[in-house]
Amino acid sequence: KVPAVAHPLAEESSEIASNIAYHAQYSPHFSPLKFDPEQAYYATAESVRDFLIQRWNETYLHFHKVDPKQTYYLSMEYLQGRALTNAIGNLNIRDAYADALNKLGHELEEIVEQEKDAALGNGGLGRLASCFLDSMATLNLPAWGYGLRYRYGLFRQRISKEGQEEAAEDWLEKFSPWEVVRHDIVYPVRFFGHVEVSPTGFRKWVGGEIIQALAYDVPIPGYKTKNTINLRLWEAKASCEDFNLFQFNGGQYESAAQLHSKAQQICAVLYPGDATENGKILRLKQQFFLCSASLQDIIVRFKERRAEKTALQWSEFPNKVAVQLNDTHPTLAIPELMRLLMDDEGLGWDEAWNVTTRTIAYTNHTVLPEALEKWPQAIMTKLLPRHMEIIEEIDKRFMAMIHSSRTDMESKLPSMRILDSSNPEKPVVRMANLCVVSSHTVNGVAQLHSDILKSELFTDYVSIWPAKFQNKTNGITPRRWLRFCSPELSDIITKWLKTDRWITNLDLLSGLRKFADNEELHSEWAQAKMANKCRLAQYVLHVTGIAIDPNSLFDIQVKRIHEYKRQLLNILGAVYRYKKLKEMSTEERKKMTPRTIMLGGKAFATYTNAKRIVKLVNDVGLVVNNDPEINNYLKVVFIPNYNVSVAEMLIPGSEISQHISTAGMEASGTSNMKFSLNGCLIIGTLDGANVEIREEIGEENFFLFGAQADEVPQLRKEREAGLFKPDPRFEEAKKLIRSGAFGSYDYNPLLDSLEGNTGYGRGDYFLVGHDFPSYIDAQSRVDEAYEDRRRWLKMSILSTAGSGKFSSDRTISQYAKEIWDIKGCPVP
Ligand code: 26R
Repeated sequence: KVPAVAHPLAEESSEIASNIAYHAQYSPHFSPLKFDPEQAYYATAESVRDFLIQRWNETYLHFHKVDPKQTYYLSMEYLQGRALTNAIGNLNIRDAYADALNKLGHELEEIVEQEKDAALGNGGLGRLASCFLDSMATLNLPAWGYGLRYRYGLFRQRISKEGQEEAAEDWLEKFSPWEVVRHDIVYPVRFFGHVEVSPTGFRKWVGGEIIQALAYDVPIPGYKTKNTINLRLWEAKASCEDFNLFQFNGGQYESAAQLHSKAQQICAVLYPGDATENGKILRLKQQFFLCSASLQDIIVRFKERRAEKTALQWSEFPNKVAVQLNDTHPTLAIPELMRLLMDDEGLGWDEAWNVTTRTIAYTNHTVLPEALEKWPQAIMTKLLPRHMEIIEEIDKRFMAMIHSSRTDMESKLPSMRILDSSNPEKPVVRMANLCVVSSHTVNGVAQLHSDILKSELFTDYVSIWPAKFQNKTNGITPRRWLRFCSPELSDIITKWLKTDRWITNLDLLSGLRKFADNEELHSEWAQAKMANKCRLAQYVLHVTGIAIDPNSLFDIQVKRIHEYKRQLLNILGAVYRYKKLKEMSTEERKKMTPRTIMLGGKAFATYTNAKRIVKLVNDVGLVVNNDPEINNYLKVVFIPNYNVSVAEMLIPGSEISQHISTAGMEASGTSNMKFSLNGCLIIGTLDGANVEIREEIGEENFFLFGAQADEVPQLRKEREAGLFKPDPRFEEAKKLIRSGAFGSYDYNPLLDSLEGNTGYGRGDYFLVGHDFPSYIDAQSRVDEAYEDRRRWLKMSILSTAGSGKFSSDRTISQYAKEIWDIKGCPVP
């Protein structure tokens, strides 16, 4: 029987139930007779979406009416994860939906598990963008996100005997209920072609191929506010005129639809391989596609809002628009804005430059040399001839400025210039330099990182524009990363603080400090942790078949696999622990703290050493977990396909987490913040945001080891000069692996990268050997601390209590005030 259609803003669970049933009946995606968990999920999501769209419209109309200055966040990555729990949590309708689903014979917990992660990102930078959107909405800020709608998200990782295998992640297989296609919002984006000069000297980019950018909107609800902002994702399409019916009827099917296939390539995957020239062109196309479509859209909105008020004044643009570049990937927004202003709107260079530089700001997220983008000028000229002209002009004017007013900096010009022709065979454009020269503000993502930017990467610019450089320490949204992923712990916090206001004012967590020794809190805290550990153990059993003991110490390292993040240090430590356990008597072993070491993360498909590390973790696990003498004291588990929803399971169940990058290499890290917010202690180096976390939660609650950032260059030199004397424990661990104890795979090339004296790799560039002994010592301190239950619980509570600073609400408020100059605009 078909129930009546309930009002979409119903608050009664029975009305919601009938609304869900309505969607199940009339949504054209499934047979109306089926109401399995999967169909129930889609029907529930569509019902929730009704709420979101309503609020989205109200928010948009309100912004339009008030016409405040608005921020546009440009990012090639968003790691949104699942949306259902977050949406009903933010809208405060969770209980009503749980009841409604019960009435329909389903459990909410099971239904939310049906959702596929939206994984349009690769790691920290993408997840940061998603946390930022949540905070912007919650703080009622007039702000939007722009990104690309990749057909396949980042690959799905499978683990086989060979190690990691990649498969396409078909997140849109059965459509996403959270996106709304906007057929009325389409912009042309040009590639290739040439520059035409009119008799009056006007330059115009013409010819080439034109691909259409079509908008898909994803509503982003704020927490307990009406404000619902927008994440606009562009999809690439060819227009119908580009379909050659004549050719098609002549049997030339491929060439008839050539542009259609080119359009599909643009939004196929994130970070397509760029080893070939074709790969490079495709990546640059993606970047330009995002920038051009977004800026056209921003300009249309600016004009619309002006049209209703005053005459169009371009000098007003930066008073209405702030554009934030999430790393250098959307750098082309700079020449594209210049082009649109000059060639389409008729502004002169100076006027356009003034508008552009007052509009754009740039965030740097890495100091790794291989991640600093440099595009060959030849490719730029071919794909974006007019933009290359503009970049050359920016470079020329920058040089002229130095020559005329900063002669003291002339010797620094070669490294400061945007164009780098030091290799005459392959001149390149340095994207970071273009960003620094053209932005009003440049920021790093943790204090240490921002200091390194000023003292190393961008020193010379600092002496020209000292006020341009800022720090904005990253943050995470406490909604997803505590309130929704660990309701048990959240309820305890709310009970002891006697308020749930900490959810939007995370500094209030410091109020837990005074209960850090309270035994009642200890027992509640321990109970919640245990519940989360049991849930995690179930999950591990389900995905790996490995049974882990919830009474063992849960030790987790999850992040992208990279040599600088030093998963190899972790696994060498595990190997060393295994060896020591083997050497002990049964009696001695019984005194040891049982540990379950879990690692997870994806390796970039072409990153050989990273893939070897994944394989090594799995191989060590196979031996250790099946060793009957040892497996009650140590297990090593690789968690496959790490992503946002897996993180939401792992983090609440963790007790110690590893953030052990070589000092100076991790710009910030954000998972460290998630773990510590959830009462998980950190073993870590003085790197990125670890420094600030340790400051906030107290050094006695942080297991510190390793070289400091300012010692690293000297240590590398000593290592190169052959002055490094390895600790015998480090040698032991490597030797055991080389002996074949963990299978017949040849790990010599991987281990050789840790030797200073071989030609292989970079001679332990990441200083695993140097930090190994202090790492092992820190791990012993962890074991010792864990044995003292009360001490451990106190540390855990203090860790949560000290995490207030790491709310992305704090980060975003600082961006709003100190970079964007925007204010809240709450929907009444
Ligand atoms: C285009 C290619 C060269 C490329 C390089 C690097 C693409 C993507 C990246 C990812 C980088 C920029 C990244 O994710 N950085 C991470 O940003 C987080 C958010 O600021 C930091 O917490 C984290 O330390 C940093 O590694």
